[in-house]
Amino acid sequence: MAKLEILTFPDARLRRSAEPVEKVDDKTRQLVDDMLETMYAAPGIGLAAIQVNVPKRVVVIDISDEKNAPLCLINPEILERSGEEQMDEGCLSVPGFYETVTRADRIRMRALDRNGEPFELDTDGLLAVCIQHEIDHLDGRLFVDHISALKRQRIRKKLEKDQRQAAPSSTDSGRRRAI
Ligand code: QAP
Ligand code: CO
Repeated sequence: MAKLEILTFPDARLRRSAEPVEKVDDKTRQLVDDMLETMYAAPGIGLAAIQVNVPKRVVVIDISDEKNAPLCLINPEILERSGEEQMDEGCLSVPGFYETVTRADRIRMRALDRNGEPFELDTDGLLAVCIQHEIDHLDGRLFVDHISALKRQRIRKKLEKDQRQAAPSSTDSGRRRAI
């Protein structure tokens, strides 16, 4: 198992559309295990492969309090949505920011499990919201696309500033400091 690096908004790589997994094999299962480790360590309740720079349609979710109910969605598709729900959402790729997003309250979805077996799930509330949030990632969308442009811009500016401070410019980085 390995913990993977998570891309941060506004990284352009988060805007790619992810490709379907053609065959669920050991390499796919390794990715799923690494994504679960990364999500639990964060900690988070959902993670899409695109967030760890793998543009494949793979999602892991665990909304349980005990963190013992991992859900793996490969090539997930929403079949039906109904109702409306407002929820405060965050994202491991938008650290430190939470905003209210309106989505369908109830969904029916289909996906492959970690053995490549198809299954369907009918769900509502937090799990339904989380699945919609993660499937958005697979199509290059982020929760900040569902809020006002002004709020999105403010978040982008703050995260860009954080990233500049975390990674000093080339003139500074690698330069040895006097002791
Ligand atoms: C998506 O998000 C989600 O800002 C999963 O500093 C979230 O796991 C769907 C996290 C809420 C529905 C409702 C965010 C961790 C985790 C942060 C996450 C942070 C540390 C977010
Ligand atoms: Co997210």
